[in-house]
Amino acid sequence: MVCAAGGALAITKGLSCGGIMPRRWICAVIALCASLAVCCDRDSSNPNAQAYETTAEPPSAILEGYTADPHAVVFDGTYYVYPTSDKGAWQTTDFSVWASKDLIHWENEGMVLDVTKDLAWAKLRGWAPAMIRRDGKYFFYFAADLKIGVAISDKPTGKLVDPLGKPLVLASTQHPGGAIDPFAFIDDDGQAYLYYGQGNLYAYKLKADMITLDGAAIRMTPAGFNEGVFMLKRNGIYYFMWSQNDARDANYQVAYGIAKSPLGPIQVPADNVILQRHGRAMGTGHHSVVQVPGTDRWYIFYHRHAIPNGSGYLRETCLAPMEFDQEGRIKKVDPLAPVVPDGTAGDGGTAQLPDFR
Ligand code: FUB
Repeated sequence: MVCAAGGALAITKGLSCGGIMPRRWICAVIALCASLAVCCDRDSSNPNAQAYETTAEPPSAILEGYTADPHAVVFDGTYYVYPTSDKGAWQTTDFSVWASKDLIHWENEGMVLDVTKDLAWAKLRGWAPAMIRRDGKYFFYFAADLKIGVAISDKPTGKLVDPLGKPLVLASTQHPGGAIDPFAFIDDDGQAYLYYGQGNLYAYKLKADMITLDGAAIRMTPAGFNEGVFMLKRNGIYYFMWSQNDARDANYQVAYGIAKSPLGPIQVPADNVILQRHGRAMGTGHHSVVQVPGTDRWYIFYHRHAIPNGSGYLRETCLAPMEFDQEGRIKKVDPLAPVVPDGTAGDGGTAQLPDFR
């Protein structure tokens, strides 16, 4: 608590002036610092750590309950979010999908994959999925028991079936890092890619069937990468985005770099963190981005530690507008900003988010 120390300093200085500082001033300084002390937080082990304001209220989460790692996509005018269903200590067993027409009102469309029943090779830790469509089929990549699998459906709402009966990607000593957090992308030339990793970022080419790896993994790890890779292409530039720091840390945050090719190299610009904690919004990370069809408007979906009483194991899914500047840099996103600014989505910005707290 920064200001407790500041208050002590003010008292000492006031007294050492032999009563020069009036008593009421001392009281005012103590009161001010005491009030700041309740709203500020700093890592006491690091004297250079930033002090954070921790009371400002962010908008409500968009999904009811504890969810994380939201992967958002838009198919045929409907937005879908595929999150991790949070339970204590990440012991998750099911994946669900949520749908919305306006980014405001979300319906839980039910479970799409039950790790305990639908997989022959994993029973627990179903994490961080990513959905993509190709030729009318829906391909769902996910982590389960620290391996990456794929499941297929004819509909975005499932139910999904594992076509392989085994993982698609395993961790290996050849590829240090966690085999989690997959993300798939199909480029304009039709070539598909599977990205994944924790600690390191890897990319595979995928064959057109989307369930067969094509060639060896390519290591693409940018500086600061931890996990949660996401990539979007805009004006011919590949924007790679990822989460930094541990997901249980209040300083979990989103950063980005750019590349001229889907296989990198990724150039990391200065000041590349675009989403980080602010006020009561902490642990803001593991995101995805959707483009409003036919526009240059973008929305970032991410999770934060649930408010109140959340943690890195109990998170909630949030939404914010995301913009690019004139030079094509991603502008910083404020997790306290209103979810839907006037006239940009929803019903003209007048819609109210339900309050799940
Ligand atoms: O949800 C479980 C894990 O937490 C994810 O795989 C990580 O990205 C982190 O968000």
